[in-house]
Amino acid sequence: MTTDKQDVLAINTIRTLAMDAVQQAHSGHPGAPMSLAPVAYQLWQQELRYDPSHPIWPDRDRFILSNGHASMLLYALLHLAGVKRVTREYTVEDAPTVSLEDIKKFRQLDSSTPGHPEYRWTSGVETTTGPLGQGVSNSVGMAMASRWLASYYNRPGFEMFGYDVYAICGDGDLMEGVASEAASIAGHLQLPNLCWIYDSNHISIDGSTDLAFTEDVGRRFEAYGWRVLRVPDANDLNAMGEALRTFKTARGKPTLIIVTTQIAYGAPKLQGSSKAHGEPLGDEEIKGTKRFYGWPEDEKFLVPDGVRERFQERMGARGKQLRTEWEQKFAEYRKQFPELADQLERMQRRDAPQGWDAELPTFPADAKGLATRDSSGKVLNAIAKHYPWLVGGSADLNPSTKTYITGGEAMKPGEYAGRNIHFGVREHAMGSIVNGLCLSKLRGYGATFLIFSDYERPAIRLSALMELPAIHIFTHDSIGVGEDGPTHQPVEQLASLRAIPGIIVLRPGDANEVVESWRVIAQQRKHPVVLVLTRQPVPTLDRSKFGAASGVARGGYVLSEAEGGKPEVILIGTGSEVSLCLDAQEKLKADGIPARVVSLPSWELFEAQSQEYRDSVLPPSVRARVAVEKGATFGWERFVGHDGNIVAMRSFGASAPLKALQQKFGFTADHVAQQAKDSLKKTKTRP
Ligand SMILES: Cc1ncc(C[n+]2csc(CCOP(=O)(O)OP(=O)(O)O)c2C)c(N)n1
Ligand SMILES: [Mg+2]
Repeated sequence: MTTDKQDVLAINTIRTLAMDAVQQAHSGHPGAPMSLAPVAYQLWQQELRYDPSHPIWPDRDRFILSNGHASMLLYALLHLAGVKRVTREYTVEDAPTVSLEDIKKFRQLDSSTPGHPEYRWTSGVETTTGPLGQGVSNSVGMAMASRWLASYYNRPGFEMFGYDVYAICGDGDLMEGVASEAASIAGHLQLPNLCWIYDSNHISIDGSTDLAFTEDVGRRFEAYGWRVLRVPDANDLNAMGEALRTFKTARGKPTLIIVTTQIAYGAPKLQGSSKAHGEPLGDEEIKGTKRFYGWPEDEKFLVPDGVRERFQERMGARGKQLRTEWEQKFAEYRKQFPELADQLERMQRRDAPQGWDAELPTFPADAKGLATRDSSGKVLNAIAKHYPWLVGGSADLNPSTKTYITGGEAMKPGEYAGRNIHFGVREHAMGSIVNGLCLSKLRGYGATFLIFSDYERPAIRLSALMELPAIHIFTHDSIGVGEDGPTHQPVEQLASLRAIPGIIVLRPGDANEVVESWRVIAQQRKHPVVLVLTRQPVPTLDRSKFGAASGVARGGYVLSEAEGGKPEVILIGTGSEVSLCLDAQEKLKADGIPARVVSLPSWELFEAQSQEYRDSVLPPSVRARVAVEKGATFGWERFVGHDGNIVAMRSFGASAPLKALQQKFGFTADHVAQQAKDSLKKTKTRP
């Protein structure tokens, strides 16, 4: 493709829209969109297999703007390409996802142009970016998903999946550890369909990258096993086009295209300066830049005739044809492979496959019991048999997390049919890759010890922000890990995960609560779930004696009613502390105090119930309460009230056998019973 006038006009339209929008908003980053406009333009016009009139076509190429601060680049592209809006229930509407009005309302309330690209908020945004490093890491999950989908769904003559994944990123992305983790595993897996385009402008916010980032990025990526290509001038569309073609023809490994750019290209004073970052250029500088581009300097938000048409003629026409062909092929595919076609459609709507629960087990009562990580491993496997697109793994802890799908292959370099992913010791990238799988409509899961959830937390947060049904599995959930000591004993992690809006944290108390937890998980479409499991055995409760485990779906339920049905005190437990509460209930009974035991595996599910239901489980009239959890006390006040007591952790743990730790930190039936009596006394002495 030669640089003809129409191309230059379109590129300058992207640049000037970005400048004008940032100026009007009095905030935002104009510099990166200005320099990256030709790079993104060439990619979209020449290669991207994308139909703007159907932005959720399953086999579309994915485009990610990992340097989310350059959001105006993406919004300008979405606008000029005429990408349509999609409803939350996956209907494509005849309305633009980003109108010119939206661009004029950049960063304003309810516009489709928030400060950083938000998945679900603006159709055409394939993932939320802004926290640097996340977008590129998501792209690895998407590229894995593309290959997995191809190996599961494709049949001879029916290539239903084969999309490529492109991510533009900046210095900031490549400085972040998570991107290194993700690039490392992408290189290991030789992902042939992954292309990162690196905006190498030697600038970040503090100034020159000489201040803090001087390594040879190209050689680093070569060492990861990537192909590294260089485009010495971002404005050279031919060179960019050639690099993209090399990516598409050479394959065999992921590709990094290093593009040398100048931030705020064309701005007379600010070009190449970090001042073009995070603030508007100012009216004078904008005029000067427009003059440089040969643009009418007083025009604002100008889209010259022919620019939108240019996108329609190339990317639009190509995408529409590809998508239409795909749909025709899919109609034939449905005839030949009705079951697969049905699965593909269910998956796209984030519905579970039919019969996913056909082999869900029930566990018989057993005083010795088993660790919830073990029961979870069994349930995961029972579901996996009927849930083909449940795909995931652990960060090098399979024997501990029990998250390997037995009989299933692992994903390997060049072979992507496996459903088990060896993430390696890369928790953060694991979280971001799981998000990438979920963005591709797989049910992705990742697993590690609860203590290391901290290493994964930014990705967990984004799974909630994006409303992805990601499954975050954490075992070794408390001081119950014993001898490994304080470094491996989570304390504040439960509270901090519960603090993330939209996440469902589940800490089941026995094997049958684990089954019911997975029932909740399997049916999620928009909420990530954090599943918290023990390493040590917990008794499997006799459900003929106690409340049904199906109460898990309501977050909390009466597990064991007080003798006589009139509790004087309520014991609330989660996970391994549920059976401890039952023991304490017996002690209290012996002392003539009727106590109710409530199992509360999920605060979030419980709080979503009606006031009436919650009051039936925790009657406001019963003020004597004890909450028992081997985590931080933080937050339990809301359930125990002013007179209640909390048996929980107030310090880090210690290295010792579990029995000694239980004694030291008060997790004994005697101590819980004593705390109950103390609470009861408070209710009687305090009006
Ligand atoms: C994880 C994270 N840390 C910090 C920031 C704040 N931040 C936004 S842009 C930026 C500099 C990015 O530099 P670069 O990627 O080179 O972008 P350029 O200035 O070249 O556009 C920083 C530190 C962020 N968005 N995410
Ligand atoms: Mg930079």
